[in-house]
Amino acid sequence: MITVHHLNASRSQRVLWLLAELDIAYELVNHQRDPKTQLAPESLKAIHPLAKAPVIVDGALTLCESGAVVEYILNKYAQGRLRPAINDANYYAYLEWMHFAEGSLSLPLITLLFMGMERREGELPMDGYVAKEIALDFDYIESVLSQRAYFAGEMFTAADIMMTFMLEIANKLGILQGRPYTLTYLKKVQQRDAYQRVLTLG
Ligand SMILES: N[C@@H](CCC(=O)N[C@@H](CS)C(=O)NCC(=O)O)C(=O)O
Repeated sequence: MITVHHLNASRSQRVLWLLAELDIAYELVNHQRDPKTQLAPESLKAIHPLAKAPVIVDGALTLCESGAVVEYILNKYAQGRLRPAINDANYYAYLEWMHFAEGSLSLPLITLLFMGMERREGELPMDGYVAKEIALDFDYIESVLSQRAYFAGEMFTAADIMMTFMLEIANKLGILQGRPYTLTYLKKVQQRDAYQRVLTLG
């Protein structure tokens, strides 16, 4: 059975959501962020040297990086669910969004989040870069979601799980205001049964 090392308010929500969508039983180990630094506790470092969530343990395998964990679970347990087949026309849209979430989007978005926590008087050298990337990425997201129901087409996939964590941060930062398709999409995926079931886990 998979053990999920879950950190509160973290990307491990992706893994819990995926497992709930697939109806796969797992063992949950909770780790709590330090209330002052928000960093992961030593208990997570004991599981993986990077001490970042998510981490899963499945038999002899210990794996981190949410995208890799999602792909592992799909390969091993999903039997074709939650992603297009490799010869499907939507497969590469799926792959693009799977990688976009942590590859392109995460850097400006998390930088903006951290800059908000550290905000001091005056402009920071990163302001211009971040504002440009945020506008570019979220205009692209809005245009794609104006044309399809989900990131990889008309079917909900694991790419939606990867992207939703980032859209939730963006929404808290006010970035989705004036982007109606993205806001409607976010509300729609948050209403899914599996999402609602894992909400309570924090
Ligand atoms: N790219 C990694 C990022 C992992 C990551 O930064 N996790 C954060 C939580 S969302 C974390 O563990 N932060 C606590 C810390 O760095 O101490 C992934 O997608 O898994």
